[in-house]
Amino acid sequence: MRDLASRLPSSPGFWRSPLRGPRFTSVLGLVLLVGVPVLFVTGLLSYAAYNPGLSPVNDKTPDKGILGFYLFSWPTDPTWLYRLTQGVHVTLGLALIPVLLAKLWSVVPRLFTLPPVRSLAHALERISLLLLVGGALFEFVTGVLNVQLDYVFPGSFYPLHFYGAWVFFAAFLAHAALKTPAAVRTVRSMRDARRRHPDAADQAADQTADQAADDLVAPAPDAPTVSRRGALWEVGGGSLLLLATSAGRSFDGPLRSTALLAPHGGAEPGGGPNGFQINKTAAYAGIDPAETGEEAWRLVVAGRTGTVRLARADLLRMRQHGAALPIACVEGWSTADQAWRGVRLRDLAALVGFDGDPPDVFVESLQRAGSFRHGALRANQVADPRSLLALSVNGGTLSPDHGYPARIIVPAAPGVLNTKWVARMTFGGLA
Ligand SMILES: Nc1nc2c(c(=O)[nH]1)N[C@H]1C(S)=C(S)[C@@H](COP(=O)(O)O)O[C@H]1N2
Ligand SMILES: [Mo]
Repeated sequence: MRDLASRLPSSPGFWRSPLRGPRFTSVLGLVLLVGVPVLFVTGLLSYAAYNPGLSPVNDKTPDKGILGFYLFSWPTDPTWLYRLTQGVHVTLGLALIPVLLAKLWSVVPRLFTLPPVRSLAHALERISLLLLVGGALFEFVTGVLNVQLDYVFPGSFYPLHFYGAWVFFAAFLAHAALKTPAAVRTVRSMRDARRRHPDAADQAADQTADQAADDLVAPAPDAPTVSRRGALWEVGGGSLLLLATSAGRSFDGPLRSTALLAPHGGAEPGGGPNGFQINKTAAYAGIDPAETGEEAWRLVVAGRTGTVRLARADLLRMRQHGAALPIACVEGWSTADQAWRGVRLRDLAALVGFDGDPPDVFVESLQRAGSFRHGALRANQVADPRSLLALSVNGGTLSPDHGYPARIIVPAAPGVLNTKWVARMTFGGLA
């Protein structure tokens, strides 16, 4: 019987890696202590940047209740704001995967401890750990699937990732409050030990002495195949590799080709003035070239004083303005500034009776299906002189894949609000 028991994962003797122990776990834990709040904050910023409080069409989480307490008007400056916040969110999230996995590996024996529940307090602690581990895995998996596989969660990624983030972060805060002091003490004592005993053998003895009491330490460890430092370097190396192969997705030119992990399944943008990344092609969005021709296409602008219908030639006769702005997608990729040219959104608002302060606008495209076929922009975004209904880019006519005949471009906003193939704009029509 005893023999069998020691072969089950519920027995401490089952776990034999000499790496496990408070030192390994503490170092990884402290890295996550810094990294996870950055992911949480940049995630909440991304959520706010979608203008979910503005209109039901922007809001994928109508039941958010008080979780939307912090929502604010996303600014239009600096123009690279969303490039930065979302680039950090996605790239850091990917780079932390090895750290998260190593951390979970380091504490996995605790999953099997018997009896599973010793007291009410212990039960509560275990439930919070379930939310912590489940929440962490859920957030990382949904995030990776969304950026790598592109829309495996049509429409539903946002609520899943949003509510999951709150569950994960609440459990994370409780866990951090309980464990950080001990982790800091452990890491300090490692540093002190290195100072006292530069000799590796002494350090090992030291380690055995003060780890013996911890349940993570294997009572009968196998011979080490890698030192703790070596293992931490491997984890860090894995993170750096992920960083190096994904950070390029936030840049143009040769750097983008270093983003080996960024999905390349999309359309090849080709060269020329429109030679930058395409999210969804006109064909994918079901845009029929017949509906975008000079004869067929009209922009309908609605507002206080009624409705105006404009051909592309009418728009080209209006005062043209330029703006150098990037496209920054929620998936973490972004482009450098492109030179857009077209009509100011606030000039279009003026056509339908909003001369002074332009209001919010609801933008609809020719696209008939898909959750990004329409979007709402806030008054501060409409008022910005760099916010355009773009007709050309980098000196060339907008290509069909980049939104011909006309598309929205707004400084600092997430790509999803840069609606392509615009057909109708309703100013002040959001109430
Ligand atoms: N009509 C429409 N506009 C759209 C989309 C869409 O699916 N349909 N995708 C948006 C998203 S998510 C992004 S990131 C940008 C990408 O613009 P690009 O393809 O020109 O790079 O377009 C936005 N405009
Ligand atoms: Mo996007």
